[in-house]
Amino acid sequence: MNEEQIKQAFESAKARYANLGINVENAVEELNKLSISLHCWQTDDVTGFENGDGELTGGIQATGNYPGKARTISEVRADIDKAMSLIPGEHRVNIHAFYGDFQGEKVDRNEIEPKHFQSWIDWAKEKGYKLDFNSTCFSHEKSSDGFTLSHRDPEIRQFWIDHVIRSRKIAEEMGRQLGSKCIHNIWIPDGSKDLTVDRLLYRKNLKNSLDKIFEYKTNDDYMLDSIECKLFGIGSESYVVGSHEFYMGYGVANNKMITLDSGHFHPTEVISDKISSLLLFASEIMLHVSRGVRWDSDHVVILNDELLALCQEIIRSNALDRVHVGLDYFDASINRIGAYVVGVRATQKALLQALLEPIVQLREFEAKGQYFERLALLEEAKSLPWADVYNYYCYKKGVIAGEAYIADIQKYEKDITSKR
Ligand code: RNT
Ligand code: ZN
Repeated sequence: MNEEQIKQAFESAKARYANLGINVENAVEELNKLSISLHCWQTDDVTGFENGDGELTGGIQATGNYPGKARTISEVRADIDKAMSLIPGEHRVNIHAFYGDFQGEKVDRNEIEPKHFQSWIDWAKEKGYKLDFNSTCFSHEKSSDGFTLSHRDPEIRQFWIDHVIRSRKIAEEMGRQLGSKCIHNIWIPDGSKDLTVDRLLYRKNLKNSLDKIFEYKTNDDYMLDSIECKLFGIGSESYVVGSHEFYMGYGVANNKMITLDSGHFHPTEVISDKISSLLLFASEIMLHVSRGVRWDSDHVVILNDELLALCQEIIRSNALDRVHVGLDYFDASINRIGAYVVGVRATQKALLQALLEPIVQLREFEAKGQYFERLALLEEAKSLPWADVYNYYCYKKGVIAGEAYIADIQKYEKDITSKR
């Protein structure tokens, strides 16, 4: 696509949308406001940079061995920079605690400090990114029996409590230095493979641990806490301590944000339908946009029905400023930078479609009980020229539009990642 083609297509899309009373410039402006949080862990298959064997545990798995995975922090940063250069807009990077810049030192999880993340903050500042943060309660000897904050042993619980408090302080520092609230997310793997008879005990332990964690008060201007539920993991098929009901209850009772991960519910259960309920009881929501194929497989996000429904629910609820959109997937079987770009572009395309929806007309049909008309217009809306608007947005932001970015990633692979 050349410049002329992009502009021409945009002009005709603009006219087409105007027929429906939709202003495409406004939609593009709204889309541009949305920062997506790119998870750093797609670069290296969730390995991190501690001194150790780097084995991923906790019931999550990155499958595949595509060459070129990032082996150092600078490679992670270079890969993220490359991905960012192919994504229009200003975005965030989501860091996990075990990606600290430990300089070859052995720093245990209960010893991490803001100084270990200063180089991340400096890099973010230089590049104009904002940061989010996560404590890392997996891939560690003290989580090897499947329990952390809900462990039977109070010493192990304390170890993880200390880790999470330290992580929250790091998040606070990131938010302070970068001038943008850093979301600190807690996800723990705790659960068991088989029938568990004292489900209540672990949940009580988790509740008490969280209470202790949140006793340390952070500055709301710098960071926000979020808690992430799950249904099952590999090796925790029968019982997960931090279930949806658990965190929903905890979050609403204690004013903590809930993270909804697309892969963390029953296979036919969708998170799109949770948005309008949760927004009535929580001021903000965090999303981990992912794509489960038959299980919580964390495939690369694509423009599918559920992603579109999710974005439509955010826009229809007028909640762009209350829903934080982060990505969470790790595919080790394809070019990892390409994996980012596909996922972020898909998310932006879904949001743009939602922003361009003929919602006034649709709501009128619904209010009058004209359900055939509602269904027909929803179907027509799918093939309105939203892609021409997206390409124009890329062009305006100086980012390669359309499929031409594939060759650009191939070049980066040839020049950089294939030499690792
Ligand atoms: C695991 C959760 C969690 C992790 C990251 C690495 O099922 O989704 O968010 O993917 O913390
Ligand atoms: Zn997640």
